[in-house]
Amino acid sequence: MSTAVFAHPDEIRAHFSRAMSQMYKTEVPLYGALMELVAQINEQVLSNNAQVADSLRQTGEIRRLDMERHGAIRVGTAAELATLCRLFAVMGMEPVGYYDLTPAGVPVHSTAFRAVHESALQVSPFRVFTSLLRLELIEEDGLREFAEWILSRRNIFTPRTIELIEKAEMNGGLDSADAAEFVQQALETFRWHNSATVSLEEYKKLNAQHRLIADVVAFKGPHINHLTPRTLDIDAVQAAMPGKGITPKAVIEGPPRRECPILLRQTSFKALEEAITFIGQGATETGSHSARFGEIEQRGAALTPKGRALYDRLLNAARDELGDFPSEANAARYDAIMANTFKAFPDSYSEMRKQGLAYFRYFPTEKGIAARSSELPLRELEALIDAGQVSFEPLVYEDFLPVSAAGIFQSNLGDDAQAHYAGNSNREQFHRALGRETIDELQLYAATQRRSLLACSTRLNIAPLV
Ligand code: OOG
Ligand code: NI
Repeated sequence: MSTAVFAHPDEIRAHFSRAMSQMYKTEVPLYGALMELVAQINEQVLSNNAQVADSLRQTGEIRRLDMERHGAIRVGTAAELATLCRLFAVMGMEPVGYYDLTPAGVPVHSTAFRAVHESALQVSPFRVFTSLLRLELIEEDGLREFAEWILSRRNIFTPRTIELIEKAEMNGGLDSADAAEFVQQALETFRWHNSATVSLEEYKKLNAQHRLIADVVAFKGPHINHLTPRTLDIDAVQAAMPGKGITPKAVIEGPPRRECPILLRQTSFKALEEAITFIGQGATETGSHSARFGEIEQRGAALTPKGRALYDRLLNAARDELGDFPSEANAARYDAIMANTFKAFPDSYSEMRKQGLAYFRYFPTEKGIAARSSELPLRELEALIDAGQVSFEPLVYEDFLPVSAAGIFQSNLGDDAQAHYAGNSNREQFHRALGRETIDELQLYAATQRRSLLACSTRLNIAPLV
C-alpha cells in the first residue's frame, strides 16, 4: 500500500497564487504599485473603522485579505478549456458559475475556477476568471477557419504539466516535490510572450474582427491579463490611483457605494501597449498589442436569488435611464442615477437578512454559550438573535458579475470593440467543452450558511437551527 503524503490542494493553490503574483509583479510593474496602494488603504480602513475590522476578525477574513486576488485568462479551444479544468483541479479549484458575455458584445462565455468550501477559501481564495472564445461567432468563413487552424497547432501546456496532472489524477494527489514542480510548470501556461504566432497582416485581420480574437488567437498561450487585489474601500483607491500614475476607467462597475457593501464593485486601469514581434517581421519593423491591465475589487455580501433579482432589476433600471453604456462622458450622471435607483435596496445587514436578500454566517455569542445550560434554552433563530445569543455576518460574494465583467473587458478593448452577436447563450456547449458541468454558486452559499447554522446549534446544544 502506498504511504505517500500528498501536498494539500489548498497549499498548492496558495503557492501557485503567490508565484503568479510574483511573476506578474515582475512583468507589469504597475501591478506592484497598485498592490501597495491597496494595502495602504486597507490599513487605513482597518484602523479607522472598528466595525469593519471586527467583522473581518469574526469571519476570519482578515487573514486572507492580503493574499486575496483573482486573475483572468482567455482560451481558444474546447481542449484547452478541458485541460485547464484538470490543471485547476490539482489545486482544488472547480468551475463555478456560467457567464455569457455575448449579449454585452463580447464573444466569449466564461466560468471562474475557485475553491468551493469556506475552509478552503480561507486558506487561499485565489480565483481565475476563464473565458472561452466563441469562434463560431466569426461570420467570415476564411478568417474563422484560419483562427481554428492556428489554434489547433498550439499547445499551451508544457509536457511536464500534463504528466503531473495525469500523475495527480492517477494517484489522488502530488507529493511536495511534484507539487513544487507542478507550480513552476503550470506557471508557464500563463506567461506573457512578446512574439506572436501570426504575421502582422494576419494579426490586423483578426484584430479588425474583434480585438479579443487577436488576443486569443495570435499568441502562444493564454497570458494572464490581470491580477486583482481586494480593497476595503474601492472609491478611495480609485481616487488615489491618478496620484500614483495609474489612470482608472471612468466608472466603477457593480452596485453603488453603500454602508453595507453587496456583491462586487470593480474598476480597472487601461491595458498597456506592449511591443510584439510578428512572424516574418524585419528587424526594423515593430508591432504592438495591448492585453494586460490592472484591476481592483471590493467584495460585499453574497445575495440570495431574491436579492440578486432585486440587484439585476435596479441595475437594468439605472442603465435604461442612462440610455447608453456608461462612459467617461456620462460617468457623473451614471453615478447619480445608480445612487438614486439603489435606494430601493435596504442598506442594513439586519434588514437584508430579515427580507432574505443575502446569505449569512451565524455565530454563537458568549452570552449564548453562557445561557446554554439554562433549563429552557431558546430554540428559534430569530429569538436567539433578538436575545443577543447568536450574531451574524454576511457571507462574502466569491464570484463575478456578467455585466461588470463585460464592462471590464470593454474598457480594456476600447469602446470601438462593442459589437452585436446573434448567437444565443449556450451553457450546454460550454459544459461539453469543459468536460463537466459548472457549479451553481448559489448552492455553495446556501450550503455554507446551513453549515454555520448547524455549527451554531451544536455549540448551543439545541436542535438544528433553520
Ligand atoms: C476578464 C474580464 C472580467 C472580472 O473581474 O470581472 C474580469 C478578461 O478581461 O479576460 O476579470
Ligand atoms: Ni477581473
